[in-house]
Amino acid sequence: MMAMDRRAFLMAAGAAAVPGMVRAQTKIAPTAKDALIVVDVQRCFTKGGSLAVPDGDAVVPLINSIAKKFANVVVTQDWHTPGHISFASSHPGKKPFDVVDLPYGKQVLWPDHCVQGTEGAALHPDLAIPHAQLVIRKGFNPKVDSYSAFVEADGKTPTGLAGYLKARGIGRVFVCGLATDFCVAWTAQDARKAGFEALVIEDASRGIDTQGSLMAAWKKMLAAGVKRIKSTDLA
Ligand code: VGL
Ligand code: ZN
Repeated sequence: MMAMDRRAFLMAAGAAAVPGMVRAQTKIAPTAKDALIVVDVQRCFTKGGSLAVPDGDAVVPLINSIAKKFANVVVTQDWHTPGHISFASSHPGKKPFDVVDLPYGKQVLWPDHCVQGTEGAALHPDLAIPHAQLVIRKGFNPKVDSYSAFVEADGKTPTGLAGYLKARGIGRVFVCGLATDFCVAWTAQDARKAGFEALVIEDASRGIDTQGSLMAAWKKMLAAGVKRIKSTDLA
């Protein structure tokens, strides 16, 4: 009884002494069971690229430094065929950012980007993660897009990433890169569906934000149990 009273008193006194004080949050220290997924940090999505994400280049140095904290890093590459179904140029009369109905659902149409083997599809030249263990390419099916690094936009064709991570004993993924509202968001949500804990590092990602897509993506991610963190939350 005495001990309880004493603790209650000390807590009340502490709160009074520093109004509005919140306890410092414990930082997250990545372990061998964690992986960092670096999404689509490619030339096409950065300055001068055909689908440049606003301020996309800013994530590169931050991701380089975050990656040093992770023993396990997976890098993704958007990797489309020429004439890919997600390109506006493949739909007569349509222009980039129009939305069309495809057999697997709604598809935003994009400028041609990340065509297999082209300069634009290359990783950003300043991305420096020599210890990255896997580069996973997606969106190579001519008729199906894949924002997610786990499952194509048909909602059923796996890329193999979940199996890879599970086989390596990984249970939690941290996702960052480009673009927050498309490939980062879909990857994080599919990570949850596949049974992983998923955290998106907000300041190490940038969004395209077309037709309210950034707000909508955060809503969906949070509803799916994805956590939203900042790079400073990492130990
Ligand atoms: C992406 C649009 C089209 C992305 C890829 O990486 O977020 N966005 N293809
Ligand atoms: Zn794409």
